[in-house]
Amino acid sequence: MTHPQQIWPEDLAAHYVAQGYWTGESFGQMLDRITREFGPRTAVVAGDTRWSYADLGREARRCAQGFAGLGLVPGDRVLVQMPNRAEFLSVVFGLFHAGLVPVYALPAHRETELRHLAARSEARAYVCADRHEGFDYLPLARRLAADLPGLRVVVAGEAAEFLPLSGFAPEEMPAPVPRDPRGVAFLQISGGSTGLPKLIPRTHDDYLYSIRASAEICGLGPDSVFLVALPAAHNFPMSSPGYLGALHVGACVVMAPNPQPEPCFALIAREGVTLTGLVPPLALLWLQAAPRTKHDLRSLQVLLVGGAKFMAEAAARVRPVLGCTLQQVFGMAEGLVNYTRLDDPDDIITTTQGRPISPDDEVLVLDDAGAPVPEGEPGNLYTRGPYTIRAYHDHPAANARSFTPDGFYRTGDVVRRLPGGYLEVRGRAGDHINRAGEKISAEEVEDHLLAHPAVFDAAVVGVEDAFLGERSCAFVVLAEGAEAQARELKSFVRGRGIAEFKVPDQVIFVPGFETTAVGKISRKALRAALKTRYLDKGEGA
Ligand code: OOB
Repeated sequence: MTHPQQIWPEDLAAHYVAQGYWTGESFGQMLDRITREFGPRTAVVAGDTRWSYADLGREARRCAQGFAGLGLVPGDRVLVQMPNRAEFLSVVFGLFHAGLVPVYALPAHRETELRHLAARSEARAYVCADRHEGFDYLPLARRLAADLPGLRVVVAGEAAEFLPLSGFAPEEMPAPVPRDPRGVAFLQISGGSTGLPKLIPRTHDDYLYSIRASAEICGLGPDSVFLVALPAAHNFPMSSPGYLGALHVGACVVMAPNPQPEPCFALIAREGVTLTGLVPPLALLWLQAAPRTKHDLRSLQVLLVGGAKFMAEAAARVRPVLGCTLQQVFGMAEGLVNYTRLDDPDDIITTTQGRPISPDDEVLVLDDAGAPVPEGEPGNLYTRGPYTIRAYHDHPAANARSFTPDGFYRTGDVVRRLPGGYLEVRGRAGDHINRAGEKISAEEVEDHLLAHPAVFDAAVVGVEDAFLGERSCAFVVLAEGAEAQARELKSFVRGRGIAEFKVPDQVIFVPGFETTAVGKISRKALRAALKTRYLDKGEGA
């Protein structure tokens, strides 16, 4: 396969370099720099593990040596599925050091997603933890390995027949393998609206720019303590400003095994956490729990909330209840990230989702015919800039849909642009469901339902939900003479080996899907019609 390259036109690339956005540093070099600059300072706290920057560097170099010893060569992709543990960072930086390309899977992903990600990225190795949140990853690794001969499996923890991460020899790979800073550093996954996740190639230059700029906008400094509450593989806790932003400035990263309020409150009090990021439903839980906690939360200065729309009423409660500044963040793994600024007036902070990181983020708000809408009017958001991808990894069909010929990414989001360039997110034009910040493709879940012998047809929609933002509802037409219960269909979908968050929250059986006089109706129109007919009138449940 050809090495996937991000293609920015040369004149724009030269401009990004001239502006100081693209500095030519690779992630391998970043690790070298931070270990040298911040050596004895605490880099990572996770459970009983406390690593200084020097420790992190040593652990990463040991991993790098181990991965190289498996016969992996620079540019090879490695699927990483790890919970929030210190080893997440040593593995990922180890891969960077060895010139390897991480492909990030979420701990919630199961066999179907992993097989897809491994195949799409042509991964040569898979790194996972033995167990997390009661789930045993070894049987999953076994099935994956049986399917993909040649896939090397490395396990953090009890490794059974696989290679234990702790078994990597203590030798260290001395220097980072040189990488083209404009080449792909890692593959992130999209929450896309059609089918299984697409792979997002991010380069060293573009991603490190977004990290440095985010660290500054979020006020990170060497004395900051950043709590990773969301899954570390997600773009939000990774880079907005994330643990990478924190490590870039020599701050301390605290890994929370899960994002529930009480365990996180205990960590905030114990470690003096100064900032963290949450999706809106978790922010609501924290707001509910904070007044009753015995833990001292006074160290917390900034709470970032993003991934899905945070309602203004809830946003207004952050300062009075948690005593910290809210920073809304509207970002996407494909690139563009918007923040409210720490010194913005309260009404901007509570009612908008911020403005772009970069003066060179180009933002267009267009109507359905492609014409610009006036300021304050809702329209489709398009963007390009110094850290927004120009194409998905190896996916011509998706690229034709998702990018304009002049390189703008069609975000699928409907926004209003307000004075000062602030954006207010109004909704989605596409068919994905944003369930508590987890993006679910309607089409993907429909495909799983259709695999059930009793299902004749299925349409999955997002329904407004006070807690989750949106929950998923499947409309199902049964095959003639067939019978099935909602519970049975849900467990069937779960049994297809997909992430639990994709299992429909609700199933409604309907006699048939009507088509209009025109005959064929688009899936999108069908979903909208079903929703209006059965849900917006208060029927069904
Ligand atoms: C983040 O990244 P993704 O790739 O999981 O999802 C991106 C999509 C956006 O296109 C938008 O539909 C939605 O998530 N979204 C928001 C939002 N932040 C993201 N919708 C409304 N309000 C917000 N504040 O979710 C992500 C990546 C980096 C930083 C933060 C979030």
